[in-house]
Amino acid sequence: MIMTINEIEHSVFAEIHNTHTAKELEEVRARYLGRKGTLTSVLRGLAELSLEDRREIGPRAQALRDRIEEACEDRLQDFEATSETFFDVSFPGKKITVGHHNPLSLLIQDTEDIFLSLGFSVVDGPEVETEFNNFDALNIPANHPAREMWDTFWLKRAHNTEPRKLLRTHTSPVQIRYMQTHEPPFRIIVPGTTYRYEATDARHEMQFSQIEGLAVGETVTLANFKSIITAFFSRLFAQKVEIRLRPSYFPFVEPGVEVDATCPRCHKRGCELCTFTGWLELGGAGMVHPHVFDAVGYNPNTIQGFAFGVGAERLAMIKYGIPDIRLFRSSDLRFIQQF
Ligand code: YSA
Repeated sequence: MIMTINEIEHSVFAEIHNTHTAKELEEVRARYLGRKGTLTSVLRGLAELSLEDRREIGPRAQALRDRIEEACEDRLQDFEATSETFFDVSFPGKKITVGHHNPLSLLIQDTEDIFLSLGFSVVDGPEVETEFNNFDALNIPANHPAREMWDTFWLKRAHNTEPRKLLRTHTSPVQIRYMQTHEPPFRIIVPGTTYRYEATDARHEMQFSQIEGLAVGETVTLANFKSIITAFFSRLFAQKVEIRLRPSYFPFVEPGVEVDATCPRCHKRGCELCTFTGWLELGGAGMVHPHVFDAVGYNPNTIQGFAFGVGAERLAMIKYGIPDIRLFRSSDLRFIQQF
């Protein structure tokens, strides 16, 4: 047994020193200290020795084991200290995770690119709005029945005398903000988050996004709108899309229209997406109401313009085949990683 200990002592430290990788080091360690290791066998065999031999060999074997552990630890630290230049090919690789864009961001990015190429600017506005911008200036005074179209989150006031604030129910108040501070002619789009106090389901959320459009000048017409919106949807869905305008009512436009596009999935043949009608309802639009121009100080006799508003999640759901609007803000990585 003494012979074995001497042999181990003679070879093990050189072997440790000659290792180049953590894996090699672990192999050496296992050869001596593993379950079937040479020194482990010696330590196990101590029980069968006489008391006298045990007293002599036991402490030597234990001390040798401690020195081997220490030498392995030192060698490992050598590897770690030089790891910047030392590449250990025996280590398992690290899984690289890459971030993904939410499809709503992709949709808004595409929309901005298309409208920028059509001569529009991209404009922003606050999510906390005044009652004036969200309703009054848009020709929806207090007690107007049309206010019921927008179930509103009102913010608490410190005093009843303060003007009321709310979470904007649509992106249309940015029309007011922009016109109060700019002179026509201009063309803008406003992508942004909006809020409505309503029950959620596969097509409705309390927090969702809209894309507002506004083009104002002396000669802007509804025909201009039809051609712009046809170009937009055709490029967004990467196919030729037909547009249909149906009479509708929004207090801030006259005339007001509902915008339908041919279904990009079935090309008008009829499918589940378009409930077998061949058409999809994509938003509201119209010619800006003279009362709105009055509210921002424009002369409605010389200035005219079109405005529109579309639901951004709705467009992304169509474009990417997403069945439920609640997925967008679900934080479910299985959803996000598909884009
Ligand atoms: C109309 C005319 C204009 O000249 C300018 C803008 C508009 C749009 C108007 N401001 C508006 O909000 N109309 S809307 O209530 O019909 O909403 C527009 C789109 O927002 C809808 O077509 C729908 O796609 C989306 N939307 C509305 N409520 C939603 C929603 N998306 C998800 N969840 C909800 N709760």
